[in-house]
Amino acid sequence: MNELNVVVDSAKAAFNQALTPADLENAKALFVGKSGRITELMKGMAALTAEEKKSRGAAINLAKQAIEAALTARREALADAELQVQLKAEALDVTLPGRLRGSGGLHPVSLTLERIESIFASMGFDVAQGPEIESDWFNFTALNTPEDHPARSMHDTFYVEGGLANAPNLLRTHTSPMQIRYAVQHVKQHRLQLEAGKNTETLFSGAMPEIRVIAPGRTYRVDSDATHSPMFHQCEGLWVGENVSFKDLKFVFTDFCRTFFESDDLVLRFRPSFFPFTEPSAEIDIQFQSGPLAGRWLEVAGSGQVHPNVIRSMGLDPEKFIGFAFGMGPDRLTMLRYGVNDLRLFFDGDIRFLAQFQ
Ligand code: 2NM
Repeated sequence: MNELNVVVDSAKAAFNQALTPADLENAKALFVGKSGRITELMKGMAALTAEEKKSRGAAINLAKQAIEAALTARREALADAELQVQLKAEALDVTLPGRLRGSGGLHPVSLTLERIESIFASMGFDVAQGPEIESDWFNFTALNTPEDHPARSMHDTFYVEGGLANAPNLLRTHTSPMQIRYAVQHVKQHRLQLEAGKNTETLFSGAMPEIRVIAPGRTYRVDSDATHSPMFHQCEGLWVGENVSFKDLKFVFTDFCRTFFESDDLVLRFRPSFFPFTEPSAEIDIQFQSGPLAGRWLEVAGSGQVHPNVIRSMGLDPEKFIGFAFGMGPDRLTMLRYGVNDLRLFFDGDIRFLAQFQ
């Protein structure tokens, strides 16, 4: 093997040993750089004759071209290897399942509350929300509940710190305290308007505008089983005026039930009952005349004519004002509407259950 072939072979070997572009450039300098082997061979031609230079020069050039071709090939191989490493590192498995962001939604009881609110709003009722920690006065005294009523015992009601020494604050046991708050505010505002009317000689039309309000929200009692939860929902309604009667309550509640359950094929029954804050009082039962629940009487609300003492708590004269109130359980209404048989499902937070209502 001649000398030039040895140089070409050793160049190829050196290039193949280079594992990085930098190594390769260093190896290149040994062969085709300014003081590389090829340049030295060129310099070594000085002593040759013109004829010898011609053939020797051509041979060296061929060797140089072979080395440069090997260099280019190795450069491409290294660049390709680098690309493969990068592609492997950045590889995406497009067949993996996506990471889904589940869409949220309203709780079934919230859906019921929204439904109740919009139905009553369409009948001219305000929606009032207020504190869940209440004073003894708003929760019991204002609602004509006697001092020795069992609901006032530590056994039935969650008492909290704060309030009066002999009448501590509590977690409200119903939403009616909010109705007292609303009525007191309504009466106060009306009185201020009357005063303002006198001062500016703008005449107020006379009668106080009727109180028509519902109070939806969370309520609390010491009670826990398949049909009772220590936290549950209530929605109470109140309609007070100078000329409101039981027939208005019947009309409003019948219309509500038919709209809520999307059926005109149901009838109502008012069954005598007792509540401290109403007299007379009645349970409201409904009966579907068709469909899966047909034939059974279902209790859906309590109701009654607001007790004179409660009318007084609102700052109104019971000789002039009369009112009707009702209270229902949105949790139970939700169970009826969707056919849910265990109340606890609403509060377990199991997404498989909740997702069915979206
Ligand atoms: C019920 C049943 C009967 C009621 C009474 C009042 C108020 F504020 F006027 F006194 N609000 N809600 C009431 C009456 C609630 O729930 C079963």
